[in-house]
Amino acid sequence: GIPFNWADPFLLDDQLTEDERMIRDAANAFASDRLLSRVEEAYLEEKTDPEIFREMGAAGLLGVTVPEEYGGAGASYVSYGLVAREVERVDSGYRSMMSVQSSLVMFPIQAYGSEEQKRKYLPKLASGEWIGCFGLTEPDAGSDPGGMKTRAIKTEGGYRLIGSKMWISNSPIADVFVVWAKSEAHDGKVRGFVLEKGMKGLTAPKIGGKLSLRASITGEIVLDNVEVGEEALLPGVQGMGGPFGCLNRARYGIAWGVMGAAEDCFFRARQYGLDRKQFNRPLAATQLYQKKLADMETEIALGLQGALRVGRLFDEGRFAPEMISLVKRNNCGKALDIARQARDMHGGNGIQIEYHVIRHSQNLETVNTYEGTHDVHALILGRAITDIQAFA
Ligand code: TGC
Ligand code: FAD
Repeated sequence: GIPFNWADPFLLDDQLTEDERMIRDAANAFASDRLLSRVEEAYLEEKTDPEIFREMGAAGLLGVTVPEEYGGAGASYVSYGLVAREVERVDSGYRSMMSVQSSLVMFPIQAYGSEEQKRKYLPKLASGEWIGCFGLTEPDAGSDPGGMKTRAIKTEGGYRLIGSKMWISNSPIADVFVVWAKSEAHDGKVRGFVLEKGMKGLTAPKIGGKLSLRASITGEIVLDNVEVGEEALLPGVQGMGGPFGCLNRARYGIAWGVMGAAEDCFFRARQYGLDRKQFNRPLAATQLYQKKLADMETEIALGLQGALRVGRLFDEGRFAPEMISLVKRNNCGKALDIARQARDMHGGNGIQIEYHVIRHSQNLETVNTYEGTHDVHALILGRAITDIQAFA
């Protein structure tokens, strides 16, 4: 046998390529040097520094899977997952900023866009000069985005967009808006449009009062008769498969990301338990504390292996969306449990910003809900298992 490594129980490191380890290490250095020092203030003040996009771009963390000719890193989905894990080790909101830009804005332009759209948008999104957002959810269409009301009405030479989007990450600071609407000219099918800040009738007010994901700005998108030309339409896709294709990527990244947040909670709870004494001995010397640590380590080790397996299948083009539902759902639920436990294990200190665990726990409430709630992913799996769809 070999000595057990409590911090990497299944030797995940050994299962990565040299390139993947390099990207992982770069993301880790970026997150600990550039993000960790800012997160407490950002969270307390509910402030998102747009400069972070530029810095992420310079560090090569935006559009990791996008081909190099468009400014991306041309790397694997496993690499993208590793970046998500390192960024979310600091904060789910920072990972959100990165994943929306990469999976929900750059991916649809790369996969469904015209050559002109790719050349125009991808390099500036990769550098972080432009910030992107993705508008699918509406006030009355969350888990059921197919019930959207936003409409694209055909005009001479283009479209007029009418509707509103809700809970949109990055929207108040966005330059580029990927928006989904039902298009009359295409039999009412859902189509994607790329809009730009400053278009007449386009506004993106901030949603205030969030007690979760406070380092990542969220807003609405209001489309009050926004007139666009034919060149705003994403030509390569129609129907709900368009937005779902983007969600597959983002959800997969989240499965890795939340394990980063969970690891941060686990490492901090372990250290706290070794340092803090009650009843004349370290908390970590008690059976209850050790059981909690063992449970955390177990779920993290299994969750990371699951995410890695799905990532490898993704890179081989052999993934099914249900695999992603399985790891997104399980890893989010387990990370949320771990963060709540870590909060408890820190006692009163656990509610303080400087101990980090309550921030992760609050953030993970959002991550368990967005990109398909925990229960919606159960229903996606339930449909695949029984061949009976239980949504409606
Ligand atoms: P359903 O009848 O199942 O399918 C309709 C069409 O879509 C296709 N499709 C998919 N294609 C690719 N990948 C997938 N995962 C797909 N799922 C479905 C399907 O083949 C079909 O195509 P076609 O050509 O036959 O029409 O769809 P439904 O409307 O019954 O869907 C039900 C359900 C529950 C699965 C779905 O609506 C769902 O996933 N709901 C959750 C909504 C959601 O995840 N919203 C996320 C919004 S974005 C966000 O939260 C960003 S936060 C990011 C951050 O800050 O990090
Ligand atoms: P609902 O769909 O109303 O769900 C409420 C509850 O009912 C949940 O528990 C759900 O599981 C349950 N439920 C719903 N349907 C069923 C059913 N058939 N059977 C059983 N239970 C059911 N969206 C975007 O498009 N772009 C973004 O960038 C984005 N960023 C976000 C950022 C934040 C901070 C948040 C909070 C959300 C964001 N979202 C974004 C929206 C997110 O995807 C939705 O909130 C999510 O899909 C759930 O929709 P909803 O909030 O309308 O809840």
